Amino acid sequence: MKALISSLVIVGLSGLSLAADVTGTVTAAKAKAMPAGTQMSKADPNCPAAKASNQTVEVKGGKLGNAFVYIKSQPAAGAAPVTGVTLDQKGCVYAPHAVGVVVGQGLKIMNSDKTMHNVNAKSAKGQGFNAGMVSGSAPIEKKFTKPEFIRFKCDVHGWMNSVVGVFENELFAISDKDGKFTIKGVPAGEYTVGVWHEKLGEKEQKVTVTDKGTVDIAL
Ligand SMILES: [Cu+2]
Repeated sequence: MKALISSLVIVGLSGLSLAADVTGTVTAAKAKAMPAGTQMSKADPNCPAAKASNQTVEVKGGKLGNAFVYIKSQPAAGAAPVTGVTLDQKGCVYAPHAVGVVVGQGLKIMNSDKTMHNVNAKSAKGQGFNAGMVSGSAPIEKKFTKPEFIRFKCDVHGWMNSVVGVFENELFAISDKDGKFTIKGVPAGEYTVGVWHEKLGEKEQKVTVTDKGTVDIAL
């Protein structure tokens, strides 16, 4: 896929001598925000009377949100974080739209709505599942064993979709609505940084992380 992500700019490094925070902005100059969709309550009276916001391409002024930025040539994987990550279904949308977990880390999937959702997770590596969740269902906890990006959708509400990134370790971040991201605590060294977006594809860039200075990267 021809990625529209035009540049990844690492604007600053800071931190202790052995590790640094890698921060920057993901841009996609030619990407267009997707229009809002169906009025949700028309499809399901238990959903809000608002148009479903389309978070699949969240871009404003060329700044791209919901992109995963991660260190691809990673240091050895560490232990999975004890604290899990929550993915809620609330107001008939996934909240948040994009989440990341480490291999072995719990992903708690909730349904806070007064309606039924089903979580249909599509995996290229055999980690998919399809679970119906009626209102009041206990949370489902999932753990993944292989790194990949897994797309979630709800078959009841066609506008509901989400993407879950599974990573070797915690050296990843998700860009916010202004395209900004911070990967914390990257050990000094040379790496390949990957930027992955569900519609716009993936790009890579080499980065050298040192304990001081500024690195600019254009993809
Ligand atoms: Cu749903």
